[in-house]
Amino acid sequence: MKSVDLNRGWQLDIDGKTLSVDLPHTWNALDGQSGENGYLRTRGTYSKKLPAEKAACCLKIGAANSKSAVRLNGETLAVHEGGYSAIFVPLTGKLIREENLLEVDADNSPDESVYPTMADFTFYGGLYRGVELLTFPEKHFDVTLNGSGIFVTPAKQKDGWLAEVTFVTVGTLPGDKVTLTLADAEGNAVASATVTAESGKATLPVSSPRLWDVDDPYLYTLTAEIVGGDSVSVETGFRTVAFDADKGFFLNGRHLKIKGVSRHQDRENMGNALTPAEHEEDIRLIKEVGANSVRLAHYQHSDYFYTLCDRAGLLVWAEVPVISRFSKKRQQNALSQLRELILQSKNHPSIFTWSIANEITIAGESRGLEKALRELNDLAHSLDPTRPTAMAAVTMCPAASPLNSITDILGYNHYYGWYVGVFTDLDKWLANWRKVAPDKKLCLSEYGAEGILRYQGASPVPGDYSEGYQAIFHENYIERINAAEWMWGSYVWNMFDFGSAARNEGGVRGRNNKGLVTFDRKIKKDAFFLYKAYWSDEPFVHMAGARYLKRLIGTTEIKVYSNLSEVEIDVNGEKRVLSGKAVFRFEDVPVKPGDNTVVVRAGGLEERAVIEGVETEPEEYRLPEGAGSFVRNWFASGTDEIDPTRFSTEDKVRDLVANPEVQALIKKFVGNKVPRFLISLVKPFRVKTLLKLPFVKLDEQMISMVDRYLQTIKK
Ligand code: ADA
Repeated sequence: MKSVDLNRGWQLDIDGKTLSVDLPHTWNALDGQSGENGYLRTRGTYSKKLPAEKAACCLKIGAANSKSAVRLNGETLAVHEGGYSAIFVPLTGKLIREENLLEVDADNSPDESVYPTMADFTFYGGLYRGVELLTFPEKHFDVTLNGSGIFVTPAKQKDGWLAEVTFVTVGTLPGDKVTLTLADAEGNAVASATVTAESGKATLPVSSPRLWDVDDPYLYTLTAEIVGGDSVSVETGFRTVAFDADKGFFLNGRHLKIKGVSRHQDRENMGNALTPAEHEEDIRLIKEVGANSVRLAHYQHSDYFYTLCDRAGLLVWAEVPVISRFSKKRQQNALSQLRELILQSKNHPSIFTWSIANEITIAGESRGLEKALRELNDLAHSLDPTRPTAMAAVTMCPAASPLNSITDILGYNHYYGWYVGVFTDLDKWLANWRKVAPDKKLCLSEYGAEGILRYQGASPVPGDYSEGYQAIFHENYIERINAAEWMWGSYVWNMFDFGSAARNEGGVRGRNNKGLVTFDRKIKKDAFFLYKAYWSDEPFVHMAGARYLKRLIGTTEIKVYSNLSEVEIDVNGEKRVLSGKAVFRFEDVPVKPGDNTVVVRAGGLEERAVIEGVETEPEEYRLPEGAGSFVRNWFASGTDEIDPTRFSTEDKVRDLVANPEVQALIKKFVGNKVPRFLISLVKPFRVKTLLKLPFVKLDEQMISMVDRYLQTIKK
């Protein structure tokens, strides 16, 4: 198989304009993250002339968000729904003219039939993963299945392992042979077999393979060759995964706590149109923080990224964009996106679970949801009996919900200490969970807080959007996660800031600022170093608050994150030493007027900063009054008492829906599509009355959570 890069020289017709573009491309690289007046959601048509091709061939479109159609010389060859999977279009015998017109529509207009319809991230439109023409000899493998036409499933036996291979060929004749060779990383063949093409399968025994592990991601290569035809190679790895409700996760029989971060694929000023360099940089950063797992939220990522995870030893939680709002209308699409994710990605040893949904109850539970989730779960099992299924539930979904019994393992997304409640609420929730669902295999699939670099201060508080509070939030979570030995793992939300066009929080539009690293990947926030201190073995020392450089004259706390056991600080020549683990707090460090030189040292490493002693801290350190914030005000009040000058569930729907901030909140949780007639029907009612109706049925805790959101908004 050969790949011809078709990324250069496309014409894009969009929004009444004609542009010359190269792929990967999105038309939302800027407006998708500016947060001003929405972003262009429409159909764009990419076109390009292709020369004649006599060989058997297939077009591979990395992804087209979110619906697409492919035409050649005016004839429609494929239509596709789903913006995150690869699209394969056989072109054998079709490129017969000297010049052939290839047209690909990509359409990211709002569409009720395709997931996602509502989520906290931008749905960038375009051909953002590039296009290739794959060519092969007449006898070849059916690449339309997954890009190679080969599936390799390592299977552990009582003694030794088998590499179970299935494949589909095209153009072969009865009696044609296929040879299969499994080679180790040094290129030595360790097993081989020759079978007929029509058998479609082979089993290669490997007595004691070197196992794939997080710290030794050893890969084998399976090469399949049709005698007198094409040859393809895929990487594979041998490993077992197991989960236990009391003991957590086991990789190859060895206990391993999953230390995870989540990743969205997009970048500042690029959107989702990435080159390999961006994927590689993300992997380096995830490895540097010391994570052993990554949740690739909330959709299928580039195949190259799963490959990089295979090679880097990162366990992957893979998922489909069945998110936020369920509809039976989208079930066929959900099944098709899950099928494509699994078939296209199941050769990757890094992937340990298929997650079928995220926070799907956040807009309320609707009829048919449980059945639909069961159907997705069954599909995942039937396409891949070797991996457990997962789902990420959200705080307000009760522990005893029947939905929590569908998948093999489960995650909960909690934001106690950010959107709702305080850190100790997590302790209460976990204690209750262990009572109500002691047999469930649980992780924390999301938790996080916004950290915006310009906000600094001596006493960070919830909802101030400061870098300092984000770090404190994570200090509290990581301690609790480490203490819950029964829990199999956790995923920081999020490794990187990401684009979310509808957002306006903390004075930053169009962005979710919960990353440990900035959107451009240039700056690691303090919370990054907290995790590095707990998770990484690479010795380092980092002074937290190194952007908090103007401090009040008097005293200050110097906080240091390090994975070494002894840390020294030297402030204006005065030295102090602390022993401990991860977080080192030096209290009451004197700050004199003017420059104070601070050096932090550990294990022969050092970092320096100059703190300026000032009479008043700069205004820019604080979130400006009136900057968008869902969370600030009720946190500031710190009580559960309802402030009557702000909204609450005691208010009537009529008054709520007239307020633009409430409208934004409704948009976050329910989307744009609340039918008008429904609103006018319920306008005279108090919100609380509605929330208690049998088909909504929120309990008191959940109602108080809604109150906490509403209390952030002044009447
Ligand atoms: C939800 C959702 C995420 C994320 C988060 C947030 O939990 O699953 O997509 O955006 O909200 O930051 O609010």
